[in-house]
Amino acid sequence: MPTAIITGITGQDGSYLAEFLIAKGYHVIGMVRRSSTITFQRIKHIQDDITIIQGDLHDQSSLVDLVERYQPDEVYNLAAQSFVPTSWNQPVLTGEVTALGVTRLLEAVRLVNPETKFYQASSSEMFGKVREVPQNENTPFYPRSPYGVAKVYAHWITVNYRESYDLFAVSGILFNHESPRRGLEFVTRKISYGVARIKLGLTNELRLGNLESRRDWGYAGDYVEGMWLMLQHSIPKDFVIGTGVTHSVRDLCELAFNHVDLDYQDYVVQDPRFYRPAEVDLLIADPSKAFQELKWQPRIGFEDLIQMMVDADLKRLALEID
Ligand code: NDP
Ligand code: GDR
Repeated sequence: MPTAIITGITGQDGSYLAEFLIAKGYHVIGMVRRSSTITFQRIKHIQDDITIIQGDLHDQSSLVDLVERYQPDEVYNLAAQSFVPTSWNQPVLTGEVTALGVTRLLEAVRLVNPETKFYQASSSEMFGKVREVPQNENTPFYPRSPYGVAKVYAHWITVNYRESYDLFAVSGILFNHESPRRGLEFVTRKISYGVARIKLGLTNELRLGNLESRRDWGYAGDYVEGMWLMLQHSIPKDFVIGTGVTHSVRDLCELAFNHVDLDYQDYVVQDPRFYRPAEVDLLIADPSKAFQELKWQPRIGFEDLIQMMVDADLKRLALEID
């Protein structure tokens, strides 16, 4: 039975990856940080099938202990301060966790067992003010937020440990991926939840920022398979994972409101509070390398994804009201 450690298991991707690896027969170890309230909402249905261990990307010895104790075959580093706007308010914390935290975990792997395969959750935010369209593995980076800058550091330290120490360390450059488990502050979930609340008569407006920015949105359940495939490849390489299709936030609003027979223009209010100091205007992946070499393909398209999220929020809220 192979063993995998997932940092960030309580997050959106961690929960889907854990389900995926359990189904593949892995012993899954989930690292969680200590908190005064339980954060296991997304993994409570699989809690009996995984081993939960406390640790923190701030704390080197907790990471060394973890790798020493479980001698994993694979480590998936999904933990991060992952919300872009927060990275302007907490730039130092974002650098500590999202950037330096990766070095701490790589050091733990290098010192304890350099045979361990390592996956780093890199991001399309590294492309930022894009240098070419669409973006592939060779597109130069131009990050536009402290989060993006931290992810660029994390990306290069992963590449550097691969080249310096011959580690099987890879970086998956994933474009935005969403699901009904997405955090409420991210725009897809903010919209699906907002639409559901409006439809159920709980509110009558949805305040958003920039409606013109464009993203390549896919389904998180599909993307975790890409992470695993990268670690099964014969050669450690970095891959872009995305759909190759882009939509604006406005398109997203239109689709989500239409799904419940409403017109977004009657409810969406643009609020400067949600504008960013520097925006990423356009992201669109060129995932052809992953298609060819990993045989990876997204299964759920944009329309189905957004409808799935709106339906899930309607169901969840209807149960709460009952
Ligand atoms: P989430 O924000 O849903 O989850 C982040 C996870 O990191 C949570 O489990 C959180 O724990 C944990 N975490 C935060 N700080 C620490 C810390 N100091 N020590 C240990 N754990 C910590 O993110 P996603 O699941 O959406 O994303 C997973 C990874 O992929 C992140 O690195 C993100 O930056 C990256 N990424 C995500 C994309 C996306 O579209 N979703 C696209 C590209 C990259 P807690 O529950 O306690 O807060
Ligand atoms: P992003 O996702 O910054 O791309 O990072 P987010 O959903 O937060 O923003 C996407 C775009 O929507 C615009 N927007 C709003 N965003 C939010 N959150 N709230 C609003 O009210 C709003 N109105 C408009 C934003 O300006 C932006 O252009 C996500 C995270 O998961 C990162 O961790 C990950 O690395 C990248 O995706 C790829």
